[in-house]
Amino acid sequence: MEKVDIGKKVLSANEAYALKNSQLLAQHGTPCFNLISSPGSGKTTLLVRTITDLTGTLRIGVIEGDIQTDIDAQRIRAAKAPAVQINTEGGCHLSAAQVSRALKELPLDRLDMVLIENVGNLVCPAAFELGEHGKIVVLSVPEGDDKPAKYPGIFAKSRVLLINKIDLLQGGAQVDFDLQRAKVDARRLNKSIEIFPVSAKTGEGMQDWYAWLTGQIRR
Ligand SMILES: Nc1nc2c(ncn2[C@@H]2O[C@H](COP(=O)(O)OP(=O)(O)OP(=O)(O)O)[C@@H](O)[C@H]2O)c(=O)[nH]1
Ligand SMILES: [Mg+2]
Repeated sequence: MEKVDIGKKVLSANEAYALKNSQLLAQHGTPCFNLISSPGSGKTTLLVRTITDLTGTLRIGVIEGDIQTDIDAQRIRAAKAPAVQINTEGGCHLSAAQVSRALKELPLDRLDMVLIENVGNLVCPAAFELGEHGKIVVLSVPEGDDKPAKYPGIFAKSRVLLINKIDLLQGGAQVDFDLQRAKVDARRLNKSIEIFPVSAKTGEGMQDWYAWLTGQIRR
């Protein structure tokens, strides 16, 4: 009996949509980045602060991926940026087909950039291309400095590593996190990864991240 490789077929269909997405984004000259992290690392908080601080500099549209609710899309809209919410209803990652539908709802002609917040998970989203120009992995200090070593796939594939919640490293060391260890492990997996230690709460380190992000427009 002939064997059907279902895993390969699903990936191929996803890749076809990813190609369509990248072509649409290229037509509009709109770079797109895919934020991936564990739940609660601060993706939405980072997006809200970035959108607010770059008002008048960078017009950002957001695609929000969550299993349930439109809480994150509402937070983005409160920051006065357009947001489309996708609910995966249990799915552990966004698919390129879902992103394709969401891109049609964004005013691409009036945007400089699209940022996608993937479903909170360090594993599944790494395996599905969405047609983005790059992946951005967010690791927050309370998760521990061993995460690049333990979840290498996403760190190996990402253009940028945002190490968030660095405010928790100060004032009495509530959290043990060796910044150097996390950086060395990430760079061992990915020589060209850009690393920005930041606090979306206090704003520390955010200027370097903004410089990188706005630099993507001029390319
Ligand atoms: N101390 C501190 N807390 C932060 C920082 N950034 C985010 N938080 C807090 O972390 C919690 C989770 O933040 P979110 O932005 O919702 O995280 P998320 O990654 O979008 O979460 P999911 O969408 O559920 O995966 C909230 O209580 C934030 O206030 C930071 O830089 N420092
Ligand atoms: Mg979120």
